Amino acid sequence: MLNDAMQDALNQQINIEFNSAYSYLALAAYFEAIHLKGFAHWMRIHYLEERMHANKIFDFIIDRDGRVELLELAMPRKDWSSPLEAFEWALETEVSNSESIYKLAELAMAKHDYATHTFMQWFISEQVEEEAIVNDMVAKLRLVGDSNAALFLMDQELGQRPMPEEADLEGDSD
Ligand code: OFO
Repeated sequence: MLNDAMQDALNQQINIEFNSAYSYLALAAYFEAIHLKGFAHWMRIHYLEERMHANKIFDFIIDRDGRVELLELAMPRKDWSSPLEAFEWALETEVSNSESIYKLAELAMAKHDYATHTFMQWFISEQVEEEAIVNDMVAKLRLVGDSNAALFLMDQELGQRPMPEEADLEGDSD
């Protein structure tokens, strides 16, 4: 069973994950608008992954006989001044999400909720991976600088990101 504080914090994290998904979808819309379809495709996949994270927590609350409560989504940001600024912003979002995940793990420890603490380990590892990927993109975009030719090549490369398998997008998969 989940205690009330843990349940509220997990419901809050579902909201953070959905807000993150919504932000990546907004980033996809931005890249579509500036005709960088490979970047848009990359963002669309990331949107699906964030949605999967929300569903994973949703299922965990149900498994622990808790009550899922969906909260309001914030209006996402619409525009960025460049692909670099868009990815820098995505990185800030990831870092902030990592902090929320760490707080959840701390709360689970404080409440002696070992099941939630173990569950959060998957998210901690996932955030390490996501921060590294987005950080790498920021570094590449800094190297690209003002070169449209390099940006075009990068767009081609990002367009190759494979769509995850349906099963990998289920909340209860890992
Ligand atoms: Fe949900 O993983 Fe990033 O934010």
